[in-house]
Amino acid sequence: MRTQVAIIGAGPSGLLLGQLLHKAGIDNIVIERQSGDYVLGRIRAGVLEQITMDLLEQAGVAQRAHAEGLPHDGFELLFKGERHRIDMHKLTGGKRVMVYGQTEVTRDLMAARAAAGLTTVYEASDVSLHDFDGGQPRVRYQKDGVTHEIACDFIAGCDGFHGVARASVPASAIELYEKVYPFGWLGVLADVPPVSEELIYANTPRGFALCSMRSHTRSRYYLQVPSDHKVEQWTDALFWEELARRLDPEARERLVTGPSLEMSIAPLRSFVAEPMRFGKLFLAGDAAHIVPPTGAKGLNLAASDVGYLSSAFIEHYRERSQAGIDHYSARCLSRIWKAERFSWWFTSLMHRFPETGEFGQKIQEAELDYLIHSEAASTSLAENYVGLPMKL
Ligand code: FAS
Ligand code: PHB
Repeated sequence: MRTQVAIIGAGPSGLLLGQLLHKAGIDNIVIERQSGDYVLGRIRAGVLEQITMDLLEQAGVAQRAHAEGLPHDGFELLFKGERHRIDMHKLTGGKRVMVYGQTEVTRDLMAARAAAGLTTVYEASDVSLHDFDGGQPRVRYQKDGVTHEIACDFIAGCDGFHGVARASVPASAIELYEKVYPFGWLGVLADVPPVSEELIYANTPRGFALCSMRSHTRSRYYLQVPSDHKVEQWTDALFWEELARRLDPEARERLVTGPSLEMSIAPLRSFVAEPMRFGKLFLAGDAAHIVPPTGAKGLNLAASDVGYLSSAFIEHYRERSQAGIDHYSARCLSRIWKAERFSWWFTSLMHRFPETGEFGQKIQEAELDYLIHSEAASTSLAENYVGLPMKL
């Protein structure tokens, strides 16, 4: 088989890249190790920046997000038992975010790919990358016991943190930067009405909590838990009990509980691989970087990587120009590191760090108090949350 761009991974990065390239007439094949249902079963991000919405528009897959997504102008910070609203729309001169689950984004991209009759190889095993630093890049994989090989011009490694693409790069050619946090997020998805119209980020002496949603009837909640906790230790009842303890009285009153549709624990880490290009191999999304989900940046960074990469490939094929390809890594990393900083800062501000004790809690509360009373500080929070500009 031959294609112009071989894409490893059918998560949001791989599928969005495939769709943008298809729209530009560039042939591509997506190779995914799991089944489509498995990919859809992973419950992850919930907040889309305007830049991500613009890229979904460009890909021709934003209709449902506009119809079913929830535009949000602000969110609340809960600390010392009180909630304080951050008015993003006012502080950023009219910007907002869209609450629309990553699962739905993936579903929309999968449907568009199938409708266009594009090749996606699901349940591919033993995927391997060859000669990406030479002239004849190739991808090999097993499917139904048969070995297949795809010759291509470029390989896009959109295969997430545990993928094969980054692992195929010689250790001498890549720098890794990592910080692992001493806690994780225990997440619950439930068909119960959200406790509030907007998201609530809570800093409490018992730990962080986040009240989010997927619709007016489906809620997504998170609790900070120690990194050695296993999901088996938690029942629905224990989850709701602990969440209620971390809410203010009014939210506690309004909290509607119910059976969880999904319960999982996500570890928290900050991670960046530099550079993101190795000859004809390009990393995008979680394959190249991870952020703690506090700032809702993971999926949005993946989208902006794909925006840069798709325009680089389009420029290469249309104008025979190498400029976008040669600048890909630097352009992505400039935006990635700012989002890494913001996600680390917001995580450090909102979570309980046992080692900093009561003093640490008081310092966090003082910073939050300053933040809600300083227009400069809350504007900085708001402009990072809605997403910094994407410089092409
Ligand atoms: P993904 O990991 O989504 O997709 C990679 C794909 O590659 C997967 O389908 C995988 O099966 C496939 N793959 C892996 N190895 C392969 C191989 N060898 N061959 C072929 N295919 C292979 N972000 C937020 O903004 N908010 C959140 O609340 C949030 N919660 C998260 C919770 C968890 C548990 C995780 C892991 C991430 C979370 N994220 C969150 C971040 C998440 O949304 C990612 O940023 C997003 O999935 C990135 O998309 P991709 O880069 O496509 O990577
Ligand atoms: C979510 O709804 O899953 C979500 C929202 C905001 C975050 C993280 C996760 O910061």
